[in-house]
Amino acid sequence: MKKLTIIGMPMDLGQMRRGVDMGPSAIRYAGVFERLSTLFSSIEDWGDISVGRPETIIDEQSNLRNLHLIAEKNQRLAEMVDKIIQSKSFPLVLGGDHSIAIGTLAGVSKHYKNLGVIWYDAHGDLNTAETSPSGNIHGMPLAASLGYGHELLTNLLGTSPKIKPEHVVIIGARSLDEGERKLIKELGIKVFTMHEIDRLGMTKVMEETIEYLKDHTDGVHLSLDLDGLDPNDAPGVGTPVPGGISYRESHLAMEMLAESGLITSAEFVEVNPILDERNKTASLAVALMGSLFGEKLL
Ligand code: 6HN
Ligand code: MN
Ligand code: MN
Ligand code: MN
Repeated sequence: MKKLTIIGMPMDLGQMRRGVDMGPSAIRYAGVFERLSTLFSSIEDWGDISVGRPETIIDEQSNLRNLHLIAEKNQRLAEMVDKIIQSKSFPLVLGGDHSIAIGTLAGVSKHYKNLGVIWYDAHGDLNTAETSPSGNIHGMPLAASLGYGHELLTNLLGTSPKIKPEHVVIIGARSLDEGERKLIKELGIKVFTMHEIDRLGMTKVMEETIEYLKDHTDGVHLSLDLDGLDPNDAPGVGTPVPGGISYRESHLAMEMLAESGLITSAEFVEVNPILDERNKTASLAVALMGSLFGEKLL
């Protein structure tokens, strides 16, 4: 890897807690640029996409909070990510709530026929308006990218689906809604829940993930939701779920991904500095990026 381009998406419209729009600032404050600059021959920060923060508009007919604005802002993100890849650089997107994965994946998937996705998260983010218990679009980006949901979310840049279910691996799941479980079974999506992580250990989970994706994909996107980690290690998230992946297991996972050379784009989402303890979660995100991009202990 030679070139890295950072872009911030200060989005908080996909859920109801304020503060996650400050995620990109918190991650920059934690030193992302300095930390990664020695790992690439060139690194650029394109700043933040402007999102704004109007009061919530609920689309009465669809149970989708802020649908139109989220679609519009993600369109912009998709275009920027597309541009980054066109410039032969690795796109690193800083969130923002997880609804931004809709834009990231729209932009990235333009460049791959069989894009793999690693979804590191306590949640499945596989809801649609029909199955969502909250109406929050941050619980829907994986479904939308697979072609399920409102067409304003599934059809960004004019194509759908962006990815295929057999190229998705979910790691860290421990809070799945009923509709999400159904969709996982129906589509046969590979999931390593906390049960498998405890049972097999993270080494085996990552070996299997890499093996599962490597021959069937021409690129792999890492979508890392900080709530995939245990709330003790990552307290600054809007929807914490106890019993998560540890700091050490997560570093190991990132190191193994670095060794595999598989990852071609990444996003780190759901960092909320208002809910955090002294920027712990943003600092964790930056440390994990270090491992993902090949930082060595020795
Ligand atoms: N995230 N499954 C819940 C919902 O409202 O759909 C929680 C979603 C959380 C989403 O953390 O990115
Ligand atoms: Mn998520
Ligand atoms: Mn989550
Ligand atoms: Mn395949």
